[in-house]
Amino acid sequence: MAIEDTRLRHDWTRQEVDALFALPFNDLLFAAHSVHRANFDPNQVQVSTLCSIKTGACPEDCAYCPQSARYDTGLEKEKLMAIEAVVAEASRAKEAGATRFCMGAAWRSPRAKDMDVVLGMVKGVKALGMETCMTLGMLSPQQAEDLAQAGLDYYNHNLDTSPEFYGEIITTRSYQDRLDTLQNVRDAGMNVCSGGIVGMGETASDRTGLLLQLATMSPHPESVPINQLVRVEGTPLADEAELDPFDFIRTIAVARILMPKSHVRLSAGREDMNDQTQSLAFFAGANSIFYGEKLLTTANPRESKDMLLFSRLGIAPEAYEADESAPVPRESDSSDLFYEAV
Ligand code: SAM
Ligand code: DTB
Ligand code: SF4
Repeated sequence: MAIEDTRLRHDWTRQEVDALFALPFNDLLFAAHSVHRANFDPNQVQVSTLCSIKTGACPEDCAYCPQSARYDTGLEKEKLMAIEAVVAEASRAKEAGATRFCMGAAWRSPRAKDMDVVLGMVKGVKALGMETCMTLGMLSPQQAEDLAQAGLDYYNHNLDTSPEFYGEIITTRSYQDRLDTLQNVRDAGMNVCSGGIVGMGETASDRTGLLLQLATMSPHPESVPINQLVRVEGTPLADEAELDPFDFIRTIAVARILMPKSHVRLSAGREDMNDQTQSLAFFAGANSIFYGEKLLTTANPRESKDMLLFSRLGIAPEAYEADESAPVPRESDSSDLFYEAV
């Protein structure tokens, strides 16, 4: 296999992915950056802001998650937000330079009475001229269809880890449940956002297993969030060992090579990374971030800190042009705003 080969492939083998992970760091980074440069402007990064529209009291048992009702993490649970409050948050995020608004709910899956509200949120945020993303747990084909009809651009549903390690992390829903939801999202015509978490005590072979699952999907997920575990007191993974930053970067680099046209997101965990590690992630092919001082319930770098990092690295936020039904921001709007405070 020529690593520089940037054709889209959906037939990656475990041997090939293991071989990429085993490359000397410099060789892997050079290859990943070459693939990145052949497919994207390497100095543009997509900027998404998260909003927790329903917080805590989740019935699921995901071992990493501060929102599971099974763990005492001291988190205050909150009911589903009102549509107007969510749209106001989105508007604030747009002002600060975000082009995509990602709404997350601590549900196993949405109930019928929740659907009307979330559909209203999609319409309200879209009307601001932003891209919309939601992560609400498992979806039926009908729920996926309804979200697509409302104009939802992306649905996030992570595979989280390899099929082999999955049972150590979650017991209340199966890997196949996750694949089924992703298929429902795809069938409804939405963009798929799916990735995973590293630093949960998985082996190198589990990282291969996760990326292999994602990279053998056809089409690839358009957006691939790579999260570093945020170790939250009270969760079963609170005392997990710190991940070697180079292993995190390797995971980004291999994802970039396997899925050359997808946006790879440097996701949770940036509070535990220094600027140098983040800049290596961008070099390795990450071209999206979560922007705003909160992820769902945990801390993320302050907006001004990210603006400064972008400016020090010569990175510009990726522009987004909304479709004709929504007001179109000028090409330069978001980057002007982004740099204003620097
Ligand atoms: N409840 C829905 C679900 O799980 O499908 C949506 C929200 S859930 C919080 C979305 C994703 O956030 C999870 O799949 C996981 O990948 C990520 N996540 C949650 N807690 C995390 C943590 N402590 N560190 C890193 N990623 C985390
Ligand atoms: C994703 O891959 N990471 C985001 C988003 N998709 C929904 C969530 C990260 C959550 C980190 C822990 C928290 O803040 O609760
Ligand atoms: Fe619930 Fe999602 Fe957290 Fe799992 S990751 S406990 S499903 S909020």
